[in-house]
Amino acid sequence: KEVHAAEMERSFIAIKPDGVQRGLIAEIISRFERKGFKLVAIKIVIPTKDFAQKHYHDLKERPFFNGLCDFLSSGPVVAMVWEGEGVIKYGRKLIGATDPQKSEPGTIRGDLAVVVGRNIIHGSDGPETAKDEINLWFKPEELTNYSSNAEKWIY
Ligand code: RTP
Repeated sequence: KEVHAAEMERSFIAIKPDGVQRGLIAEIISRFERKGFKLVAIKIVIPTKDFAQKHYHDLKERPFFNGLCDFLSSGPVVAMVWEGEGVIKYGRKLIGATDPQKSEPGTIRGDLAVVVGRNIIHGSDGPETAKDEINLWFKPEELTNYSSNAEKWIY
């Protein structure tokens, strides 16, 4: 089956400062890569607090909003765009429940995190937020379009 990159679903995935500091970058990337998703953009950045507030604008009424934005801007974040069929929903499955105490073993948060305020990774929760988050974190020219030989064996 021929799959054209232009019609492929994309999700914004970020390794938060705790995941970076704990040396879990390769571990997390590896899980998405082995699944068969394709990495189309990646960079490491220390977001400003203002930028963190933009990223989490949906949560601005929540009591933990300020602490959450302080945390996201406290160190380097690995920002990524992953591509593949169903990557938004299945990416959330790989990540696990928001609270690591409720995440199943086998998920990233279930295997690698303990508390909700230090849950090591973010993933877009729907097509609209994916689009908004990709546009917030990346310029169009930072997103690559390429085909890999593996694709014909994945699809
Ligand atoms: P994310 O956006 O980071 O993937 O997380 P999520 O959708 O699973 O969870 P969401 O409800 O959007 O919350 C965003 C992040 O806020 C932090 N949080 N802290 N009670 C708390 O202290 C609390 N609740 C949520 C978590 O870091 C969560 O990932």
